[in-house]
Amino acid sequence: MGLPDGFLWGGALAANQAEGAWNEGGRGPAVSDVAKYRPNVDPREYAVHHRHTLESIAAAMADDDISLYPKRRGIDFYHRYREDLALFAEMGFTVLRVSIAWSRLYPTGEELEPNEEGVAFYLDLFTEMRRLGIRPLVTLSHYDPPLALALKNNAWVDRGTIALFERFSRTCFERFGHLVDLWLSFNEIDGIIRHPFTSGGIIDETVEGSLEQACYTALHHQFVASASVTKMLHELWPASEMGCMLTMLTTYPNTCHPDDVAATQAKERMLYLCTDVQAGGAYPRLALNALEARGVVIPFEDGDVELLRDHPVDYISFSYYMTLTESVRPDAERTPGNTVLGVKNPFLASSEWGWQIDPVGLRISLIDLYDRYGKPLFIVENGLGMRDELTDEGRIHDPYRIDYFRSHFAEMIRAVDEGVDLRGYASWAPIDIISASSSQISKRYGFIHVDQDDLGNGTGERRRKDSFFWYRKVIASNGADL
Ligand code: BGP
Repeated sequence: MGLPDGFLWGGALAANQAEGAWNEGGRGPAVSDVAKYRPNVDPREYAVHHRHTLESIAAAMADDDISLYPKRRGIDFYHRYREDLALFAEMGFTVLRVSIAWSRLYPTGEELEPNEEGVAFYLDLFTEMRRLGIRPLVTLSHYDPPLALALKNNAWVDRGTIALFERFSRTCFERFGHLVDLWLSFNEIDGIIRHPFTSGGIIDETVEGSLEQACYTALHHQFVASASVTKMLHELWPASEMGCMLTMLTTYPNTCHPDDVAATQAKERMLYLCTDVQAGGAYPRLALNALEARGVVIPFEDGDVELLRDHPVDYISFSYYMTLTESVRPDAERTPGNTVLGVKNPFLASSEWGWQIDPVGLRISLIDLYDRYGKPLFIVENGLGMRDELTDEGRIHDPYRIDYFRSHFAEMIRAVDEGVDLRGYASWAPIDIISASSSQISKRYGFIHVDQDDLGNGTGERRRKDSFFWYRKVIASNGADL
């Protein structure tokens, strides 16, 4: 059977990892601007690597050695987006996921009116996308809350941030809603538990008594904000759609020992918590019990339950990179995972960064999600970070990346053939980009190579890799020719 007509093919970017121009065009500092490149950080330490104190932030903001802060530079998408969009169009993209940097529109998050230079940038970006036949899918929050909000009150821990986010979102809907009809509220909203600062702007980990309480307080405020802007979008643009986004981390029990199976069940319950709230409209009772057992209380206020219930998302999106394996046994060998730790699966190969490559896991994830929610799905991130080599002729031969996508597309199509309603696919990332967890560009994802190293040296020249031409053929055949 294969993929339906109208299936959307493309790629995904994030403002904080692509735009650069961190202090241009009226943009204010975001939490991503203090992400320092530290060579040879053990992937298992990335989560710690992303924690900051007031002192470390002050030091980073006083440090003008931009080579150490790759996300301030990105891949200069802010200035080169027309060239990049033309390359995406050459591959035949019908969708491109990008994010809007909150602090480019509201530099501190608290201004009453938006920064018009920021509005103009995104207006031109979306207009150019539409001109090229590329449908924007826009993330409102992708790992870059304004730094000022983090410094002021730990950003999302403070309930007042909801109203500020509503103001920012209303500006986005009013100014871009005629060009953008696919929206996403929070990138990997579950990620706040793994990296509180990057996702939630949380600096003082004791602010709510415990870090876990701070994370779930902030997460609840994000849930409320997401439901509120979903309601707002539907009032302003009834035909537009709001999605939620999950880090899909399908987890296998390390053995058939019942304790391993029970541990995996508990882990998956917390994995689905965010989508249960945003797509199902309520916190599951067992998840609340599990949190209360750990002393975590969700700070409901009047109206929250009804808002979540009455304004679920229209579709569910997710990132998919790997599957995990869970064991209750301490001796289980832990894989050098990225920001998530798991037990090494002996049946799966891993990337240099410890991400276990599992195409069948994508089919399992698609079927699990569709079985659970019955809502349209969208893969908004999937890809393989690898070190690519440039040949003397300036070519990049990346058969490993083609193999990765070919095997994942085959399983994706099998899930659709079983009946999953999948609306589209966006690779992460269609062009080499700054890694969120490691701040490296040498962990290359793109079909397009960028001449830039981890310290920012290089011409920034874009080159088509072998996989560029392969992906173009896949899109032209709507997945029939892999
Ligand atoms: C996801 C993020 C993306 C991107 C991706 C790849 O969690 O939503 O922004 O960063 O991971 O991971 P990394 O960049 O750490 O290699």
